[in-house]
Amino acid sequence: MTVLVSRYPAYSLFDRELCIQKFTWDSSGFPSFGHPIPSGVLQSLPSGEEGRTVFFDSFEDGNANGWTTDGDSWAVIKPVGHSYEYAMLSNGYNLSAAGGNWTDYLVQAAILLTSDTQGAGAGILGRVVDNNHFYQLEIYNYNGTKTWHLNKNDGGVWSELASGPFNYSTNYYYYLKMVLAGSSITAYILSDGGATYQYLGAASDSSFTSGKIGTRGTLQPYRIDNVQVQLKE
Ligand SMILES: [Ca+2]
Repeated sequence: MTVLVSRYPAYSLFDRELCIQKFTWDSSGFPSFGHPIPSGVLQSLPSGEEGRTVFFDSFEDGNANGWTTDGDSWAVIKPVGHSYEYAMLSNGYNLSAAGGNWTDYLVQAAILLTSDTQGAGAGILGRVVDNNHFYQLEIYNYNGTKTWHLNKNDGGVWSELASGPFNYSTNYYYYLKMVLAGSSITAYILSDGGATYQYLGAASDSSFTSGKIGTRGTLQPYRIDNVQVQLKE
């Protein structure tokens, strides 16, 4: 169901937000609309994933202990109407990594971009060997087109493994998920606030067999939250 919500009552004709909300039917056959989540509040992660969670960071402790940055301006902040989130505050090329030396796993996190201009993007990293060796799944404005990209950075040599169009919005949280199993890398996105990931694409690559997880963004401040790693059982 789609609901238009007036953001500012005094200007209700001009400024509305698009909300998407699940609804069900009661025993009398009437729709039950539930309780909408307020604008700006991040939904919790979908449940039902297979595997064992070995890492989760929602930054509610107010810090980013365990994360190693490339030296740019990272901070844990609490934006108005949001929980604590990990924020990259500059307009550069920025990376931060965490976790252990895992082999086959899924990594997922919520990503919020503040700009969709050309070259601006952000995403999650898998099998991070160091700051120049990793796989990356990002949403990204490529030459004026909004896309998703699954990339490899092998010592500063970038390769595109898979990509496609994806019409994202700024200031909205998308869950990105990357599943790494042997040489198989699969990309998903959760964009409707519901419980079902959308399959984006997959690739096969054997360059990196294990590593940390992380996040990386380009040419805009962005935020990340609810970072989770599960090992396949
Ligand atoms: Ca949080």
